[in-house]
Amino acid sequence: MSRMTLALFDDPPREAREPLGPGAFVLPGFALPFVDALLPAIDALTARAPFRHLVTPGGFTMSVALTNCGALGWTSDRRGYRYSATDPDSGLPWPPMPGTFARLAREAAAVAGFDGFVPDACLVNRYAPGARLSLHQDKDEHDYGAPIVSVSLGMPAVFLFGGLARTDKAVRVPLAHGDVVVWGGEDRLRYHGVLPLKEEPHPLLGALRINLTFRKAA
Ligand code: MD3
Ligand code: FE
Repeated sequence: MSRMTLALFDDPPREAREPLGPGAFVLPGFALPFVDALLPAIDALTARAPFRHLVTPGGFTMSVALTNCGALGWTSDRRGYRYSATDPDSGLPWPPMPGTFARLAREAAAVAGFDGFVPDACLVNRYAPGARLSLHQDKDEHDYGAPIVSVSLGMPAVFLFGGLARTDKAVRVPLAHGDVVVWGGEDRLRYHGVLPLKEEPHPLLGALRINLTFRKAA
């Protein structure tokens, strides 16, 4: 068969920006041109601020391991959730946010209609097979006017995108290596989570998923 005929059976092209809500968009593959710069930067920052499994105020140890870079980092212990300028494990400031991280976040936010996004916090989540994030809202930031930008790397995940009440039905959004999601405006406080990760090793990252979550926390 000719190439022309075979082309009819290709997957349809994914749009540059797929709306999930009035202020939420998936940007399929938006981070792919940044991956070669992101991976060594993640290795460098996790050498200074290693991944750790935090305990929630309720006393559960999170299955997701995390660390941070930027002026502020999200952390949790028995006393509550908070942003901190220092890594509680070392007492040192979090590693600075690499320039490529900030550029990726700013450019992705602009595609979704949020110009001038300057994140001061980047939470780095690491998922091994079976790790999950139960439904929650991101409410520890001061300015809900700023969006959140999330970058998926490595193994695929199924993201749960709920409503403004915990019991609202959640839609399942498959996220692949290089996908970016921007959440803002009236979607900023929606419940969300990540289903337990299946083991589908990725050529670059092996049996891991890494998610970069950019926020304006202060
Ligand atoms: C939807 N992490 O760390 S951010 C988190 O895949 C977290 O690790 C996700 O949720 C992960 O808190 C990626 C996804 C996200 C963030 C904020 C939202 C989704 C959102 C706000 C409103 C709606
Ligand atoms: Fe969240």
